[in-house]
Amino acid sequence: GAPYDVVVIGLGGMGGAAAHRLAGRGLRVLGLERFGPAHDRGSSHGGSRIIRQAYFEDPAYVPLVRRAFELWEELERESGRRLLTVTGGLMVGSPDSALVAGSRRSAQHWDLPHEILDAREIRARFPVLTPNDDEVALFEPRAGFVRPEAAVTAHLERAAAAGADLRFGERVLDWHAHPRGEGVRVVTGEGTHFADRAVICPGAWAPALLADLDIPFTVERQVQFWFAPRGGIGPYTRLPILIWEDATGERIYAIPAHDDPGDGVKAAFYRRVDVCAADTVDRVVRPAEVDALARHLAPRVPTLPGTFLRATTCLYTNTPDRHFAIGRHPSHPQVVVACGFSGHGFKFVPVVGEILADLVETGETRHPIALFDPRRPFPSPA
Ligand code: PYC
Repeated sequence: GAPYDVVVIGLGGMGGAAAHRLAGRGLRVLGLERFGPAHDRGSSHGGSRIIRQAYFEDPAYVPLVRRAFELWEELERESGRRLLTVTGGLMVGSPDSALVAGSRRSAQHWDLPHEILDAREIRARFPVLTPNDDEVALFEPRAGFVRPEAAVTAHLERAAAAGADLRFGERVLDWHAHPRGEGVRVVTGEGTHFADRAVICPGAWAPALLADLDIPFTVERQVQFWFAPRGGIGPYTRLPILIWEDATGERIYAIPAHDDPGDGVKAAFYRRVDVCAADTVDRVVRPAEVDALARHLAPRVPTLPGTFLRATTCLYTNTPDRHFAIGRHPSHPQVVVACGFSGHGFKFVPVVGEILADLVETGETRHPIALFDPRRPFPSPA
């Protein structure tokens, strides 16, 4: 037999969580990652990532977020690292915006605690926000942020402690599944590895490593920014995470300053169309990009774009419908894939790890993943 039960390709957020779960269940795991542990070249970095429960995209995500909260708390206990901070979440926009109406739909469907605030109530409770009179907000207490680098590190440490063989700086060039389901061969810059099964979590390298899925992925360059607000950071340390959709459908988000006030407040567009490729993405952030975000923030959160501190680039790997692709590979029963997280995956990292471990072990999972079927019909890229 092969020396490993399972090879995990890609040890970012999703692959790290899968390696942890699989090794914890006693499987012999090989993990392969082209960069170092908890690197900033993919989609699992930037100090903070939003977690929220009244999921505007689709109520089907809610049970998964609930499980993710449990597993983040469990990982905090096991690792002794601070991973999750609950701040509450504010979804601002017109009552019929996709953001507010969708969040409300999920909250009602799952009976989640929430409040609807009118513009006057928003200004009274969060004086740094200046919504238009016709804007409202859904506030939910069970939202906040996760620290991605600490989270990835915790999963990798736990995986290694459970016996996983994790290799960094080793780039996967190609993989081959045996036609009768008997094993997988993975070719890397260092050599060839064999395992009975594979979990492929390629992030923005999905167009190359999972071309045979025939999903028309688009990889996007996104920028995360940090600002020191004018008038001091005080009010921003008590702010919930927020997402704000304007009348054109453009969204921004902000994440309060919790750990070191000197880090400033994180803010960004969610999302900007800037198609790129993972290996050639332009990592330089230009002043015009800072200005574009500052101009969008100024009428809504006037003191936030005080002093620009820094920015970092990040990659989204979108499916056409912006829902994830998680499941058995359609042509290879011994291969499980997790990709196309479309800019909203990180909060789900530990539950995706659990799902992937279930699929590897038994071919099934109790978690609801029908929405993520890699074989669903996809329209052409938006
Ligand atoms: O999933 O909440 C989210 C998010 C905000 C910005 C990017 N993703």
